[in-house]
Amino acid sequence: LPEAPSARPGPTAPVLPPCPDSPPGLVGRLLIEFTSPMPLERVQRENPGVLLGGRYTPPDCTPAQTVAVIIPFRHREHHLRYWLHYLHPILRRQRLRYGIYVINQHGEDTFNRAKLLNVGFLEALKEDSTYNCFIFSDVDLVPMDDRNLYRCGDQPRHFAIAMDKFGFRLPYAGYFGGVSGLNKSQFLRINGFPNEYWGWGGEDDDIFNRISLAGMKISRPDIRIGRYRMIKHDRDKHNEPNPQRFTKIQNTKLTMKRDGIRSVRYQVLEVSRQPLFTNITVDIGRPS
Ligand code: UDH
Repeated sequence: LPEAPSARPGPTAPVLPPCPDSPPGLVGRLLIEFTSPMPLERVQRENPGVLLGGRYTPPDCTPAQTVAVIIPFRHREHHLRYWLHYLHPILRRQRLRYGIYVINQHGEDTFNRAKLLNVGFLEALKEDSTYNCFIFSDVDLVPMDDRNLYRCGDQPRHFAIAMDKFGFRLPYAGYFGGVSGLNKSQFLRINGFPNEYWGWGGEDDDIFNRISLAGMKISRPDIRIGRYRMIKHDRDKHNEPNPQRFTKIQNTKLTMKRDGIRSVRYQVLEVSRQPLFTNITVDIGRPS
């Protein structure tokens, strides 16, 4: 009997080489400005290779990691357009396999950045269980150098070390705000991020404490490479400085066991796959 055609090995997909540690085609220092208008249609047109939901895979190599970029969000559409405009091409040049998740806090109760980041970790993994690196980025921070690689390493990484608003320096040695990255096991080892910092401030110091208490060290890029521009803005409504933050960060050792990724409670209201990002609107409750 002739062999059934289906039994023959079909044309196999080409096996791509591993993506290089130092991607060729990076350009180094970038010109970043936030004055020209940035319509979303333009950003979409300029990023045709990005798949629905803001997913991208390099066409020419196999990346070692799959990166979920998590953005805490409410009422910052204007910033998000600049962020997408600058970051998609950078991440592409960095040869990353990635997805962009905008975690949008529903309602007008007090903002809670760290809790939104916890939600992003869990929801990204629900979308794709192969995510093994999580980059947490404020929506108003754009790197000025594409050699600042958005990848995870053997220690938690702090990317936004030299922001324009702090005179291109770390504001203090233990600063871990703005843009940071942890792989899955690092994130789980610190029980994720705190859920109980409502309003502005302190949650990044609590995360720093968690990392130190777990015996890990922060890794950072070179100060000349970790430069960022922040989109200037006024203080948001319902994100006033949290007066409890100073006492809370004294107690991380006690609170990190019970408050974190293992105890986060929320309700997803909508998952919407946009051309350049996945929007997840979530009810995270309010301070008790
Ligand atoms: N965020 C929102 N919506 C909000 C509040 C915060 O999307 O209403 C997100 C956003 O990703 C932002 C991040 O949370 O980048 C951090 O909040 P932030 O930008 O308010 O924090 P930052 O320290 O600014 O950058 C504090 C207020 C500065 C006022 C300066 C007045 N000159």
